[in-house]
Amino acid sequence: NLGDGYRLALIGAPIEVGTSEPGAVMGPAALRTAGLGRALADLGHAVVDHGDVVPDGPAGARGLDAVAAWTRALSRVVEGVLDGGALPLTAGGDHSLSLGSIDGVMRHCARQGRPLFVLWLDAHADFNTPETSPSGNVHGMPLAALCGEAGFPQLFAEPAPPALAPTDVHLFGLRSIDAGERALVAARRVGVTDMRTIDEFGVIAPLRQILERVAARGAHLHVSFDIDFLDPSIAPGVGTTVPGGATFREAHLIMEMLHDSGLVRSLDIVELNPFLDERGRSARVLVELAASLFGRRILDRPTAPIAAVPSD
Ligand code: NNH
Ligand code: MN
Ligand code: MN
Ligand code: MN
Repeated sequence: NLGDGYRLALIGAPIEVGTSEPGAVMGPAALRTAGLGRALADLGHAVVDHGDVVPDGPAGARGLDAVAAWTRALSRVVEGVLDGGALPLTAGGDHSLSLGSIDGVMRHCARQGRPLFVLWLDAHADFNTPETSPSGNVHGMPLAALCGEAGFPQLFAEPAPPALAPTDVHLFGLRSIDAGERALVAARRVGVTDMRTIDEFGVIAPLRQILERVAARGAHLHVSFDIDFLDPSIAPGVGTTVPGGATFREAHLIMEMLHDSGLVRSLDIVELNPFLDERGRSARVLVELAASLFGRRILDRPTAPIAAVPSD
């Protein structure tokens, strides 16, 4: 257990080579400006800002080769932070950064013999391969690459850890999926709580089921938070807005439940595009939500237990 005051490592990953919309490179700076580090330190955590990651080699052009250079550098930093007993919070940057952060987590977990579970809060599935992707943008592909799908060049440093099991990934908030990745997500039995499920059951019941499973297995929980999980009306600063997203209250409750679970061991905050934002609103919402995930609360009581849990 990490105890009450965590050791938090803030890692900037100003990556936008995985998207066609410029501006995500400014994400880490905007999150710092909005007070991410301060908000977490005010909760009693020991926060160390590791600055921005520097890619291994040329990473200027868009595409998979540039992403590979970021992936290797970020993986080393994240693994080192975990090996040192701290909790890495990687601030992006587009979602291709999760190739690096999760690769680092996988290496750490493999050495510890600890299972890994990935909770993917996102409007999208990010399970395209270079073959199925309609856009060619790598930020729509990280989960497929991490799960060992064919068609990718070598992105990870050798020797690479065994691929992530698709059944140990859960997509939460899904409401936009391409035809090819829909088939792949179903064939690989990736866990999914889509927006319809959230409308029918709320966020509590599906999330509780996931957390119970993670706790029962003693798994490391990695949370990857794509800002487009949120409704664009509360978080407009993102390149790929999809209507019908999570409300502030839903997202806030999820963060409180994640905190109460005590299971989260690593976190990505991705896809913030400050160039498209309105007066820093989206960065501020993300800081609020991160603070709730790390223990800010209204009163000292957890959410009440509920009876009905849907089964799939
Ligand atoms: N599915 C689309 C693609 O692969 C969009 C991906 N964009 C995202 N993913 N923002 O989270 O191009
Ligand atoms: Mn994403
Ligand atoms: Mn290690
Ligand atoms: Mn998305």
